[in-house]
Amino acid sequence: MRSWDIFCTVVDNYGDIGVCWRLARQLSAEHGLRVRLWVDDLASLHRICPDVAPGIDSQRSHGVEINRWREPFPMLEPAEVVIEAFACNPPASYVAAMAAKQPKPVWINLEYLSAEAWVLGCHGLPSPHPSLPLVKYFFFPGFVVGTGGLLAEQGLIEAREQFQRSEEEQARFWAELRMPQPAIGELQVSLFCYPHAGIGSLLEAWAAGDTRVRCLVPEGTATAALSSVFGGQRFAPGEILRKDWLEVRIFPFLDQDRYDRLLWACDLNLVRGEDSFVRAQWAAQPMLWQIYQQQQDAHRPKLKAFLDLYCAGLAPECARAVTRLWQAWNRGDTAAIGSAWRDYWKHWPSLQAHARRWSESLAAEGRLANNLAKFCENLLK
Ligand code: TRH
Repeated sequence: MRSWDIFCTVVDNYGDIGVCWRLARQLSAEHGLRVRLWVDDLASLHRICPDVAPGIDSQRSHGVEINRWREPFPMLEPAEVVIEAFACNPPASYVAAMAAKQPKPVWINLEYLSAEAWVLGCHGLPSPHPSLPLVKYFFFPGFVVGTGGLLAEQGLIEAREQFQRSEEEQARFWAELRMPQPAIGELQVSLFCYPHAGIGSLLEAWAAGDTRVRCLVPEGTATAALSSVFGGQRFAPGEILRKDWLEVRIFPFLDQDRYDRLLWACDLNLVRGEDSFVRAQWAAQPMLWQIYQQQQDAHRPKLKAFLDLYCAGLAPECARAVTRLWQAWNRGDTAAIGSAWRDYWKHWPSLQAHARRWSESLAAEGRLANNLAKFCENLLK
């Protein structure tokens, strides 16, 4: 049984650990690998996987050995494959032990997801260490053949299909969340985003629209916007807020698997960062992505690259509506969001069909965990 170490630092939010945890679980469950996950913030992991106790330094869950990553790092034998997530720099003593090991471990830097064209040229490239006899390889997730692909568990599409076809499963899910069943003709929306000025404008547009909208918001998200539209300061799980055609319900943060089912159950998913963005694509429903903002607007070309790819199969006026809404949302453009939403809404049936086609086209390509396991196995031979 091959051994893998995955290193993860939590920069902020849940995306870094979200991706690493998903990958670790999959490598263990689907590839039979011995996986150790080293993470510097167990509290964040606990939020997306409540089985993990934030106060215990070493524990097992879902077949993965989970360790708190703290300095000084213990002296231990490095694994055969070492994954450094998002250039997080494994401890120096560990890297020195990697250099001393025979045969040398395969060392991978798992990069952030981007649809930009340059990714194709960089995926899989080696980078020799400046002073040690080690080589690090860059592994890029991506949407097209020639990249590392996207994380997706075996059986994910089948499970989603079954859920979306089954009224009973959906009814059970809403009951689990302690929410009434959706009313006929009511649009179910999940809203996970970073704080920005435009959220209130979208909520107002839904309130003043011509369709009932039930918007489900994880606790602690969009608090300022909820305050501006509904008054109040703190919004606890279970709380219900109403204005004209809009109902907002706050839900407690869910574990990753339940959050997937929420995305499958909703008609429209507003997502952010990296992992929820990918999961919304697997949900095969229309989505609105808020990208993680980077310094010097480095996120702008990333957003455009994805929009170009995603909209390529859409009729021009529909593509324009998607682009307009996504750009307005990402700018937090209070003046533009309402009308951009109304324009987007006119194309709803095409958007639904497109989301399904998009998800199918992604599913036809290779999955990240398989691609990564193969890539490393070839280097180990
Ligand atoms: O939390 P994020 O904003 O993470 C971000 C991005 O990954 C960004 O690229 C990175 O640089 C930054 O962190 C540091 O959004 P993301 O990526 O969608 O991660 C959220 C995780 O939380 C994802 O795994 C889904 C999970 N989640 C749940 O498990 N339950 C929930 O109820 C919700 C709302 C999310």
